[in-house]
Order: sequence, then structure tokens, then C-alpha cells
Amino acid sequence: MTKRALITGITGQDGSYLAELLLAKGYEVHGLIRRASTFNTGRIDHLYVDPHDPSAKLFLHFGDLSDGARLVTLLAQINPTEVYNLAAQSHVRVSFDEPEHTADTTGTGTIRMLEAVRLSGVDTRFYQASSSELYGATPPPQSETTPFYPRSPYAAAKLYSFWITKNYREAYDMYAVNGILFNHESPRRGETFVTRKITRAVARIKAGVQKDLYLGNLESVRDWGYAAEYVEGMWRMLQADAPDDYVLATGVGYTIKDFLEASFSHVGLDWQEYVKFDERYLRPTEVDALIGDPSRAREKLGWEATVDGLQLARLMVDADVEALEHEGRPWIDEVRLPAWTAAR
Ligand code: NDP
Ligand code: GDR
Repeated sequence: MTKRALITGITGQDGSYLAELLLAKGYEVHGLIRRASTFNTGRIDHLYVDPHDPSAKLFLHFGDLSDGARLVTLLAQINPTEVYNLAAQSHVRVSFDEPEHTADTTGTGTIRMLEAVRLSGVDTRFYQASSSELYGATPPPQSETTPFYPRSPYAAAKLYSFWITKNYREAYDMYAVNGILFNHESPRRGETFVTRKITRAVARIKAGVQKDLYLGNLESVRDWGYAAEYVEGMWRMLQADAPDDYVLATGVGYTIKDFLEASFSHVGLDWQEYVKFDERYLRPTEVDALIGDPSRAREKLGWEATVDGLQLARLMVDADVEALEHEGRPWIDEVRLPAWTAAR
């Protein structure tokens, strides 16, 4: 039987790595993309083959999580065996500026996807991109049994998505899982998330094309892992005998200052000479510390992170330095993959 996956959010960081992984495993991959006035497929262009070519295995469809009828039609047309719901307004700070839009995409978008699965009658497994932001104010270590305490419109929307996914599992006997993923980064990370903002600035400051780096709170602690490894965990969740919810994390936390130190010192610079404070990067309510306990995923899925937050900082700085040196050349060539990714 052909394994056929539908990925929402395929143009994002995780969607691009997941599409690569599933194509390498022989899947036919379908992706939902938003119509935009400029191209938004930069992260997956290297995977694209003209659909007229018989070897094509990746197919893109216009759609939006705000358009429920389109999702039902698409599900029926594609008839996927696995659905990965990765699409979201995923920026926590922006969710305070656009709370209603965030609720519509990151929250209600999930029920539209689940309803599309139910109404189209397709026999499929469903992955929901849940987040460590659900824990919010609850102190670490955080596991699948830790109580949630969301601290942003983004986290509150993801909380709804978490519970509605669980509810559809129980109410309709759907194979539906939540991956509760702690922060995961890569050279493909969006430029406005703190890690990529830092590593990109390091490359630019080193090259003499940027002078300062404006940031907000440097004290918060995050458990940063490597996105290319985390998509493998998503896939493993859908291969298990029974549906369950899993934390994916490294188990080690660092402050933003630690990440700054690792990134700047990697190219021989002192971060304190360049980093400046701008209050507009503060959040009305902050999440102080997230450090995950990935024991369940290790024991039940055999999944383990191998790249920790500071290794990641160096890997991302190297990629940004090279991308700047070879401007115009696809950065995709620069990505250094960990052992199990390269072995695929
Ligand atoms: P990105 O922000 O890189 O990608 C988000 C994707 O969602 C993009 O493809 C975007 O499309 C798409 N999208 C946004 N709004 C809509 C919409 N209304 N309809 C259809 N598509 C839409 O996120 P990541 O890849 O980093 O994360 C993937 C998912 O995992 C997200 O749900 C995120 O909240 C969640 N998550 C991420 C973590 C992380 O550390 N990266 C940790 C835990 C959870 P476009 O390219 O057109 O903007
Ligand atoms: P986060 O990631 O909010 O954890 O959400 P982000 O990188 O945006 O922030 C991490 C921490 O850094 C602090 N910070 C700054 N953040 C940004 N973006 N820009 C700055 O200038 C800056 N200065 C300091 C923040 O205050 C915060 O404490 C990410 C997203 O991918 C979510 O979608 C996902 O669910 C969670 O990770 C897990």
C-alpha cells in the first residue's frame, strides 16, 4: 500500500525537514501551501519535481487552515494515510499583537483539520504539533503528566488544539496524537526566533555588515534541540501500535545568554560588546524556564536527541557564516545533518 502523507505547514522549518524524511522513506507527500504574492516555498524548492514527471512524489495544494470546506475536499481527494498538522501562527510574541488571528489558525485551525478527517471519512493517522509552551508557568522538568499553564495567546490556542486532538481520539476512536515538542531549531529556523536571530547576527557582525543586535529578555531558559531530529520523532509517534502523547526534548536547558556566549565565541567575538536591549522584544507574560523530560519517547519510541543547545548554536553559526559567504547559493547545501539523518 502506498504510504501517503499530508503535511500542513510544509513551507515552514519542520514541514521542510518532515517532507525530506518522508520522501526518503518512499512516501508520496502532499503539502498545503498558502497563496502569497511572492514565492513562499524556499525551504522545499530543492524537493520539488514537476508533477508531469512520473517520478514526482511531492504535490502541493493551495489551502488555508481558515477554510474548512477546502480542507474536507482536499482530504477526500488526497486520501492520506498520515496527516501532520504543523501549520500555525507560531510566533509567541506576535500572538500578543494578533491574538484573534492566532486563535483562528493555531486553535480553530486544528478542529477544522480534525473535522475534515472525520467528515471526509478517510482512514488516516493524525499528528498535532503541540508545544512545550503549554507548560508556561509550571516549573521544569516538564513531562507528559505535568500540568499546563499557558502564558500567551499562542499557548492558549495550542492548549485548545491539544485537548481537541485528545478528545477526537477518545470520542471517535481516531488515531490522533500530540507531539509536545520543546524548542527545536536549525539553519532553516525563521529569522525572528531568538536562536536564528542571534546566529544570523553573528555571521553578519563578523562580516562587518551589521553593528548591533537588539534583544529582549536574556534570562529565560530553553531546551533547544535540532529540528532535523525532531521530525523523526513525529513520524515514530504515528508508527506506534496505539496513539499516545509524547514529549520530545533534549532534557538540558540553557539561558539566552548561554546561547549568545556559545554563538559569538565560536567566531572569536564577545557578545557583550554587541547585544543591546529593546523592550519591544519583551512579552507581557514570559515563560521563564522550559526543560523537558523525554523519557517516554526514549522508552516507547526509541527516540533520543543527540544535538544539544550549544552544539546547535555552533552548527547554526557555521551555516549562517557560509550562507553569507556564498550569497545566492541555496543554503540547503550547508546543512550539517546528525548521524541518524545522514544514515537515511
Ligand atoms: P514555522 O513558523 O516555521 O511554520 C509555520 C507553517 O504554518 C508555515 O508553513 C506557514 O505557511 C504555515 N501557516 C501559517 N498559517 C497558516 C494558515 N492559516 N493556513 C495554512 N498554513 C499556515 O513553524 P515551525 O516549522 O517551527 O513549527 C511547526 C509547528 O510546530 C507549528 O505549529 C509550531 O507552532 C509548532 N511547534 C514548533 C516548535 C519549534 O520549536 N519550532 C516547538 C513546538 C511546537 P507560510 O510559509 O505561508 O507562512
Ligand atoms: P519561543 O521562541 O517563544 O520559546 O517559542 P523564541 O525564540 O521566540 O523565544 C525564546 C526566548 O527568547 C527570548 N527573547 C527573544 N525572542 C525573540 N523571538 N526575539 C528576541 O529579540 C528575543 N530576546 C529575547 C524570548 O522572550 C523567549 O523567552 C518557540 C516557537 O517556535 C513556538 O512556536 C514553539 O511552540 C516554542 O518555541 C516551543
